[in-house]
Parts: sequence; structure tokens; C-alpha cells
Amino acid sequence: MNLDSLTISETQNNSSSITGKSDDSVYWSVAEIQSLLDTPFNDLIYRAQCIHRQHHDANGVQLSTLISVKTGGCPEDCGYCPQAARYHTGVDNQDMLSLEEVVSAAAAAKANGASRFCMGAAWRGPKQRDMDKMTEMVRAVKSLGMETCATLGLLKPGQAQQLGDAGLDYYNHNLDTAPEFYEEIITTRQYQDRLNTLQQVRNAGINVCCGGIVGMGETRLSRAGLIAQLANLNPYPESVPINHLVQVQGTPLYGTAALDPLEFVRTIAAARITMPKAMVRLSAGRQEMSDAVQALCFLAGANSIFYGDKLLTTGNPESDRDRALLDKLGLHTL
Ligand code: SAM
Ligand code: DTB
Ligand code: SF4
Repeated sequence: MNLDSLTISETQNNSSSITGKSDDSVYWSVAEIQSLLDTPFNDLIYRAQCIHRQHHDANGVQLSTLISVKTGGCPEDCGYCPQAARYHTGVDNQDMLSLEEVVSAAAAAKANGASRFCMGAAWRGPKQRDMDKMTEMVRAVKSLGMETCATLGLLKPGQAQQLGDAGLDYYNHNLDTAPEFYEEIITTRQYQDRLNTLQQVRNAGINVCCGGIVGMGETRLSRAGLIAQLANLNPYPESVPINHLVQVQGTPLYGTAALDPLEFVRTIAAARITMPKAMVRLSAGRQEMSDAVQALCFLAGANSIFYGDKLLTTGNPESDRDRALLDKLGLHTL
């Protein structure tokens, strides 16, 4: 793959076996990933767990706390998103938070046990005056000794470097779904726009945090297509958030038929198998998930969760419930 510009990965098959793919830059066809997803559940989870143990602390989970630094009023049309101005979801718009508000939230998250702090903004992309404030925030959160992540939308040339210079460890920008399903979900930005932003993040030496959303009415083939796109980025992302759609009234995707939770677990397993060294993050949607399903996600190779009572605008399990879950499973924090 051309390292200078990422393009949508092709979907042709190749001859390598789906077993024994240990090389980091190996190509995964959609068909191979679909056959992984089709594997008997026990075999799939066993394989994912073996790979997980080769590369990660088997009982470690990283706690990451999210903050919305600018909420609502977004011009984009992402069909899942409560923050798009065009949908009537009851989200209150909120201008950019002050540096003090963000730093005190980060300090509280750290005191509560989080090691990572992710700042999200409801923008198509940041303007220069936003960048001045964002870089201050990144610098301040980093100086608390936390891992920093930001998700601000599409980046223009030079912006990734500014964030990197301020100490940003990861930039989150999701591909969200497979290319062929994408235009049913978002029309105001193209798949290639997202790949271009990811390339700028790479070029600036910032770790890539890139994943997607499951449960948007996609087929298993489209879930395979999303994982293939992620796994075929060269190199694959260091961090892969797998979100379960949080259905919000007023968004076009509200009322989508519920996905069998075991399909979500299978998707986590496929991410772990195809991206062995990545942090695989069990992201949005945990509030609606039983402890048993979450335990299966950890078994399938997830090793990070969002921690704190809120995601950006929607709910997340209470910290007490999460601590009880980690205790029950004998998991420790990273
Ligand atoms: N505005 C920026 C952007 O879209 O790149 C950053 C913030 S945006 C809220 C970050 C990601 O959150 C989206 O790409 C999507 O994957 C996820 N997300 C948003 N709404 C969601 C929902 N209702 N359920 C699950 N994931 C969601
Ligand atoms: C990601 O992949 N999931 C997080 C984070 N990156 C920014 C966001 C989830 C948002 C869920 C909907 C909300 O709370 O607004
Ligand atoms: Fe805006 Fe991001 Fe929501 Fe899309 S996902 S509508 S870009 S805030």
C-alpha cells in the first residue's frame, strides 16, 4: 500500500491462509474476515483470546474518560449522531468549554482511576481559533500525566502537527462502517476525506485511533468490510474503538432493528485477530449491554472501556457499576 496516501482498500481475495497471520502488515481480504466472522463462536473466541494473550496483559483494561469540549449544532449529517444540528434530539448546544473546565474534568477522571482522557468536539473540523484552544487543552491534560486523545473531525494540513506538538498521543477519527454502506449513513463527507485525515495524523507521528459503529442495520459482510478497511491500513491503527450504536430519538437510525449482541462480540474478536497489537476499545453502547456480554467482549480481546457516567452526550454505566464488573471478573486497570 502507498504510504503517502491512504485509499479505500480493495476487496479481492488473496492466497494467504487465515491461520498463522502473524505479520503486522499482512493483507486481509473481506472474504477472509467474513469467514472469520462465520467461524463457530467457541473457535473464534478461543483464537482471539490466544492472540490477545500473546500481545497484551490478559486481565488488564484501560479506563478512558470522555469529555465533550463543544457540544451539538454540528453541520454534518451522520445518521447516528445526536449532535447533528439537522436532527431534533434534545441535545443542548454548548460552546467550547474553558481550559479550566477541561483540566478539572481531566484531574477528576485521573483521581477516579482513568489513565486516558479523550476530548471530543461536534465540528466538521476545527477552525484555527479552535486549534489555539485545543492545543492549550492537550498540553494541560498531558501535563497531568494522562494519555491524551482528541476527536475533532476532519483535519486541514498542518493541524495534526499542531496537535502533535502540543503532546497529543492519539487522534480519533472513525471510518464508521464499510465503504459500500457508508453513503447510507453519511453524505456530507466522503470515505476518502476520512482516510486523508488519518494520513495526516500518521504523517504527524500521532497514534491513530480509528474504528467504527456496529448495529446500524449493516450486514455481517459490511462488518467484515469495516474490519478489513481498518486492518489494511498500513500500519493498522494503534487503537480501534468498536462502538455499538446508541439509538437516539430524532436521529435517522433511531428504531433500527436490534443487533444480536453475539454479533457485536464476534466483531470485537475479528478486530483482535486482525489487529493483534492494537488497543481494542469496547466503546459506546455499554449501558445497554449485560455484564455477560461485556465479559465476552473482554474474552474476545477488548482491553479498554469508556469510564465515567457520560460518553459525549449519551449515558455510560456508572463508575460504581464498572468497578464492580472489573472486580467480579478479576480485571485490573492499565
Ligand atoms: N465530530 C467529530 C467526528 O465526527 O469526527 C468527532 C466526534 S464524533 C461524535 C466521534 C465518533 O463517535 C463518531 O465517528 C462515531 O463513530 C461515534 N458516535 C457518534 N454518535 C454515536 C452513537 N449514537 N452511537 C455510537 N457511536 C457514535
Ligand atoms: C468513539 O469511537 N466513540 C466515542 C469516541 N470515539 C469519541 C464517542 C461515542 C459517542 C456516543 C454518542 C454520544 O454520547 O454522543
Ligand atoms: Fe458532527 Fe461528528 Fe456527530 Fe458527525 S459524528 S454529526 S461530524 S459531531
